[in-house]
Amino acid sequence: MKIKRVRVTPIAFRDAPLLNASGIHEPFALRSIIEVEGDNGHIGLGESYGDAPVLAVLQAMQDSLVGLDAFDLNGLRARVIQTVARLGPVQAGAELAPGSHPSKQVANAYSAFEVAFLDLQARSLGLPLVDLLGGAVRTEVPFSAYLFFKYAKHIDAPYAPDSWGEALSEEQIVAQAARMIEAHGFQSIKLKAGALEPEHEVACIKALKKAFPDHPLRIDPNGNWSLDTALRMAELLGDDLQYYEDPTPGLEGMAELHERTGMLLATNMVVTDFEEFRRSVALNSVQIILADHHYWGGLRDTQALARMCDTFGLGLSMHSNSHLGISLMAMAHVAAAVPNLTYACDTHYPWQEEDEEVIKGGKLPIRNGCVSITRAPGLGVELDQDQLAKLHEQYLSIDIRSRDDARQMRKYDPAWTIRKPRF
Ligand code: GKR
Ligand code: MG
Repeated sequence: MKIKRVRVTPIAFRDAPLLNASGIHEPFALRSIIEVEGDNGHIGLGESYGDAPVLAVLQAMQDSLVGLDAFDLNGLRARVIQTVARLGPVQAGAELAPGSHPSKQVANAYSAFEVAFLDLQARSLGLPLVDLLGGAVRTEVPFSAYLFFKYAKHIDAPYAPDSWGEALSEEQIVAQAARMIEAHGFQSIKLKAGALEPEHEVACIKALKKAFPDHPLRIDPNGNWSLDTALRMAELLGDDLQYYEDPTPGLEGMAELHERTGMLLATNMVVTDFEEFRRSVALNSVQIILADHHYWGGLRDTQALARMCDTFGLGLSMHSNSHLGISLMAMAHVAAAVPNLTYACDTHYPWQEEDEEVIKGGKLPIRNGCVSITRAPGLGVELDQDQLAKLHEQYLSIDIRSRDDARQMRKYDPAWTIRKPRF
């Protein structure tokens, strides 16, 4: 089966004013939606970053894939490598979207198309995509409630505020968790930290522990705490956590923190490729890796990462950025095929608005904290062309072309700068 047509469409969807170590989410998040059509009429779907440097590579790839066999993933990789070499180095993307970093250009462009190729292969065979990954070891893929400190509304949004309201205090964070658990049945909770005073963020974990004693808890300051602060917070946290995610920067800092506290450390920041994996194993920096197929090089390389975690006795969870349903299903299919998924995956999905999904039928359900894998062919979702056109129009109507949470934060406080670690 040959590729007949490839289309990459940048879209923008509304995003809530969520706080993190790099600032605050902008009113719109960007993604790319990929359609790869085979000469049998089937269309495979992919979703990736929409930041300008990533989009430039994805769009430059479009014509070069026409005529390629849809099963030729080595051919796909070769064309990605050629295109990236031809375009030359691009500007660094947002720090908290690791896949938009220049060193990840090949991995993330390959991944974006690999998912679409696999979706096309699976649809053509009438099989769910997970069957091409070795079959499902689970059909219910667990996700965790992903909490954020947030403002009630954007300083500059041209639309009505989101329905979540402000979340800065312990009570507001507990209320946010309660709503998310009520809506989706999540069985574990992650709090994005590194934004407010560390003692306050830890107090919020304590409040969550009290309100949800049976839910495993995680905190993720995105490396924004110095080693001293991370040690001090470790003392306060005691054994409240399931894992401590990226409390402090660097492989060495994480190794020392683990050595001195014995706590289980997880990362999506200090281990983002196989080279960093090797160095982390040598230093014993982290005990849990958060995989993300968008920058680890696709679904098959994510399986390779899972095997490496198994080999070296590391736990495995999954990282997310703001995303829509095609990414959610790609994450769920690979997670369904990985025997050693030891923790529920992250997802930003509950934060996205009901009327801004690009797949037919609107937002996908997350029930009992899980996304279901069915026997529907491919990823199991169909593209809604009207929604795609609407979100593309929205992209054209705004001037954000790359995520920049610090720029957005400076609209609130012109003197604000990124300092790492800040606390
Ligand atoms: O969306 O603000 C955010 C997150 O902080 C995201 O950018 C991170 O990449 O979710 C991510 C993480 O776990 O570090
Ligand atoms: Mg993280």
